[in-house]
Amino acid sequence: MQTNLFDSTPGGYDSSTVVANLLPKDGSATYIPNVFDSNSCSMLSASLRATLDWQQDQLFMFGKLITTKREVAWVGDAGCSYTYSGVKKFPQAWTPELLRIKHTAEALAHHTFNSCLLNLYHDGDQSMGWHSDDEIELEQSAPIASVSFGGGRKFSFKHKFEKLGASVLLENGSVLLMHAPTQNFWQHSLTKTKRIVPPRINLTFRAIRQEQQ
Ligand SMILES: O=C(O)CCC(=O)C(=O)O
Ligand SMILES: [Mn+2]
Repeated sequence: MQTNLFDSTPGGYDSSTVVANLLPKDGSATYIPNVFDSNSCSMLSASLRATLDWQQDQLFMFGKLITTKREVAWVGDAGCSYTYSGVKKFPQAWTPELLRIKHTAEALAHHTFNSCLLNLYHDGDQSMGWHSDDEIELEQSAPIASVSFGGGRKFSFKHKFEKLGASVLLENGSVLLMHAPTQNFWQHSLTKTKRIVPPRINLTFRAIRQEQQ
């Protein structure tokens, strides 16, 4: 389904190519290509790689602590700590570029965000397995806005209780919005590919409930 959803949003994208809902039921995921033009994507990627403190991701799998080749950075307002795959992360401060991207994501999502998880995939062998963004700290009713810079990669959904699936190619400069209750009913993953793909940065803007100061 393609529709003209956004009349007053930032960016020079063609609203006729927006996919209003990739999912057949139990949530909604809206795909918006070309929100950022290719010059902005290159400039923002370079700046994010240079200015953030990137760490190899660590997660528990089959009872063992695994260090991935994929790198991550967790950014947010003070008090926005976040436990992800059993590891507690404390936020880095927002940079001017990240705030600019956040404001664009907020205008599209009609919601404010106080944190962002960034993933840096160096090649097509680096991926992310099936999961939902349903951590306890997240505001249940808030959307998640996923911004992609770099090589296009296949992003898949599978329903938790029924044999249903969907997928989308997340292209350079695109935004994917996942609205409640998507995370309750669907898992998503970023598939490996044998194709040679350029590095990619993905940013998921999130609204988390802040710790009491
Ligand atoms: O890289 C992507 O597109 C997916 C990232 C993701 O699902 C996450 O950070 O939770
Ligand atoms: Mn996710």
